[in-house]
Amino acid sequence: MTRHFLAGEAQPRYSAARRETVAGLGALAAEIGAEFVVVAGDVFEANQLDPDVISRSLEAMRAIGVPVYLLPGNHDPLDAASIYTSKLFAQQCPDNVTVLDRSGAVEVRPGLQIVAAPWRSKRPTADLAAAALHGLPADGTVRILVGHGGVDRLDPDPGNPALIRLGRLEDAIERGVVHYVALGDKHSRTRVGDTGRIWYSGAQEVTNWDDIEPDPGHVLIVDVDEDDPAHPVTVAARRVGSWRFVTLRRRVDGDRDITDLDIELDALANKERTVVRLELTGTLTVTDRARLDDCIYRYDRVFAWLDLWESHCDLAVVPADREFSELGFGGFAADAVDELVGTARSADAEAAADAQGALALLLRLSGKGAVTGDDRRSA
Ligand SMILES: [Mn+2]
Repeated sequence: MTRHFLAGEAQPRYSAARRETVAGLGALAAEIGAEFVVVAGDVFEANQLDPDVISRSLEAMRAIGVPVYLLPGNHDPLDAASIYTSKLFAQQCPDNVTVLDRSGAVEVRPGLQIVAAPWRSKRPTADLAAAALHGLPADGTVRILVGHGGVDRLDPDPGNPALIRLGRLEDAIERGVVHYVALGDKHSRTRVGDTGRIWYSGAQEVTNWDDIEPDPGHVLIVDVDEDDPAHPVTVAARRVGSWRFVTLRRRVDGDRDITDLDIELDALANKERTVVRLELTGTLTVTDRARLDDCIYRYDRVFAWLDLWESHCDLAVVPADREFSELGFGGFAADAVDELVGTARSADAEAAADAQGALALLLRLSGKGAVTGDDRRSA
């Protein structure tokens, strides 16, 4: 998965972290005695991928050690160009990896079945989970349904025939046909309905900002009691992801607020695996703004990525009364500074921004403000 804001070496490190998290499931599977792992679709971002990505991903899955069942989802459907039927996949697929390429029940061992609802195209015309469950008896067999896509209760969209109908899942659970439903599509851990048996685990590593994706980076450990005829389940989340995409919304109205922001950024752990988007509001002097820019520039080098979320920032820069009087200008130069200060305070937003920029540069070049990356680049 490519993240546009991860510049330079951050993207390959992020991609590697996503694979390492997968390979790291081997230790977790051994620790808890997991019998197998299911991945509920969108294993791959697309059917056409760099061969290196496919090979490395399959190596990561090999390292899990226990059987791994992959469900084709909407990103990697079983269509004519499917990654799962490619020569490369066939050559490199480890012995412990199985593609759930047929709708319906697959026997894992006597008394235990996976019920698969693979996607064959990006736009199914029916509830594939319901179709996969169709006709299965309540005969005491433990069944795990692996499905993909939106659920009608969470994503009501009457025009989407592919939505999984929660009522049908709950009915199958009630009848004892199926005992756990592993869903994929949402990247954030999400419980569906009230049975406690239907979950989206979410992505193993964060993929989006925290306001869109509040709870990523987990796997779910599902324990099915095979002795109890009702086959009750316990579900426990284990955090396995190591990256964070954080949005910080803060008010900055002066020196003290910038210091607080600096302290807050400094305190964030795991900086090289943390991406920070700053949503700042406030009114700053030219000197404060230069200090803020310097702070952002310094942290951008330490974090995986850090910058202002420009479209959501509302930062006004208003020159303070005596901000430029100590620079020692006289005569013509002093008049020019006065004029710039006047323009910087004016209602003409574009001219004001240009004047603020000129004043900030003047402060920096005179040694009163911080020299930022922007200055270096323009220099
Ligand atoms: Mn999906």
